[in-house]
Amino acid sequence: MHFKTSTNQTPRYAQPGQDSVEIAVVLELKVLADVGLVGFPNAGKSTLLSVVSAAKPEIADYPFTTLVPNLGIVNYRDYKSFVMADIPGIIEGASDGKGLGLRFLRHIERNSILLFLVPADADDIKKEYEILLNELRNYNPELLDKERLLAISKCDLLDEELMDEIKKDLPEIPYTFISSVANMGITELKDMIWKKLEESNKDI
Ligand SMILES: Nc1nc2c(ncn2[C@@H]2O[C@H](COP(=O)(O)OP(=O)(O)OP(=O)(O)O)[C@@H](O)[C@H]2O)c(=O)[nH]1
Ligand SMILES: [Mg+2]
Repeated sequence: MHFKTSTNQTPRYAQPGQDSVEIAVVLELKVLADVGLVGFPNAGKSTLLSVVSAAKPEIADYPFTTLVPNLGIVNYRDYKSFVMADIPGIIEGASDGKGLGLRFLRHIERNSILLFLVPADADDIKKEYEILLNELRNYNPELLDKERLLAISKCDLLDEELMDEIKKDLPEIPYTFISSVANMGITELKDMIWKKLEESNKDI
């Protein structure tokens, strides 16, 4: 293109080249979000995203419905908003390649908050949380430096009594009960996320 002019339309000569530097670059695409959802398959991650944002992720009652991350913009009070990322479910042994493995965890490496989702009908909520945490640690210990929140999902399946029972044995991080289907606790969850986001932005 450099030699091509109206009078020299098909140049057939060249000048000697110059030494240059050759580099190979591997670029990795990472999703950018404020909050990343972490949970076992079927925990209700995609359902939550579909309720708080305009995203339309696939939802179904079988594990590994989500195969690629989904992003949604969550509108908050007074025209504020934040971005939530829904990623595939994690199972015990994911760091050894079980299930879908952990490759997609790179998509939550840049999130400032990790929101753990454990369903109310889980046998042992604390244990599920610890398994998830352990898989994250195996993938990248720095993930544990992020702010963590816990949402106990599908709480429409609970009554007051069961809720009190569950509260007795929860991990020591801020938690809330939600039901995406019955729209319970969703505003409280957004408040909790926003508060944490503001706190973590102050640190920067
Ligand atoms: N009762 C009840 N069921 C729910 C709730 N949220 C989700 N579910 C059901 O739980 C099942 C799994 O929901 P998904 O949102 O696809 O779960 P996921 O965590 O995205 O699952 P993967 O993509 O496989 O990791 C679906 O049958 C949902 O209808 C809830 O608040 N209450
Ligand atoms: Mg999903």
